[in-house]
Amino acid sequence: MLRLRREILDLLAEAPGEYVSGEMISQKLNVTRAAVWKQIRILKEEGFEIAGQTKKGYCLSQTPLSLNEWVLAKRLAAASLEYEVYLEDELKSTNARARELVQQDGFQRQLVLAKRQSSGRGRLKRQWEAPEGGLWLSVVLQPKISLADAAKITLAASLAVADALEECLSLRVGIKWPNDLLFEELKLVGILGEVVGEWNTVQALILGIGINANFSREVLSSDLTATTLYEILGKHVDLNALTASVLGHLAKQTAALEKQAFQELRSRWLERAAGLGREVRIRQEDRAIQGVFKGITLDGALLLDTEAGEMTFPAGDMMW
Ligand code: BT5
Repeated sequence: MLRLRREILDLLAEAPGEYVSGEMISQKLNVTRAAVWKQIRILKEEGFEIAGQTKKGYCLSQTPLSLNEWVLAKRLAAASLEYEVYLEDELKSTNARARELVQQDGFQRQLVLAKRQSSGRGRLKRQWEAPEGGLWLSVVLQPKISLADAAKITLAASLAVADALEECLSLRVGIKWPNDLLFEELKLVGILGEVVGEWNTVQALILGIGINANFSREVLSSDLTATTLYEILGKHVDLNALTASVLGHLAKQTAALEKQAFQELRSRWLERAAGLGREVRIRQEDRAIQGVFKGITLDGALLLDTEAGEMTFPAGDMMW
């Protein structure tokens, strides 16, 4: 965003609900009133609601619900979250971009967001549909945990997103192992954790989070058992606020994991777990194992009660 536009927003935001005169803005920023007016017009196109009155000036009444660099920066700062933010209109995949950035610059607390993705990724090279209006982000983390514990981070992430949806939207969702978020059995959120590093050393973790947010379900392929926030709530939600909330909860969860407090995370995860106690099948590559879903172990693996006794699975897909 142009610096002048950001500075105008800063001045308007300093006086919430009040009018700020065009004259004052133009003097403070050392530009003509016509230049101010032009930037205000662009801001309105970007979704800012700014009232203008000839005598009184301009008043910022509403920020955009879609992702916006300035609004997001404000939200992150208000929650004391520091990230190197990269927000693009379109990327192939935010996870792929985050990986490039880590390889190029090292770990810098990068946060990569795209308004849409042209080849979003799921686990095991599966495709992830990511049209305009969704929340598609990747965050680079460097938690002080062992590689063996890395899978717990994705469990922590699913809980963080679930908590954020509850906090921002009063929406209660379930978690389907390992880390899909479901609303009435339909997939609302997908999470993809990837490790950057050499053999045995983790340089960084990239956590990709995809939330079907401000678009209707019809935009996605009809064969997906999916839903969107728009479908559930019937309105658009503030993606900037949601991002800050997700990252805030994620910071809390990863800090807890660093202190080895997995027990509490596990019991909170289990409270939301879909299919607990149910007869399920776990698919791993080309085999499927049947049993009763009993919970998750202290290592974060799925626990299944099968005919051959108890079995644990660090990864896979669950079906019922
Ligand atoms: C996931 O994989 O659920 C992880 C998805 C992670 C997406 C985020 S978006 C930001 C970041 N950048 C990326 O490139 N990726 C991450 P998995 O459990 O393997 O599920 C993939 C399957 O979900 C696909 O094979 C489809 O069946 C289904 N699917 C695809 N797009 C979907 C959508 N938008 N909503 C619901 N289901 C979808």
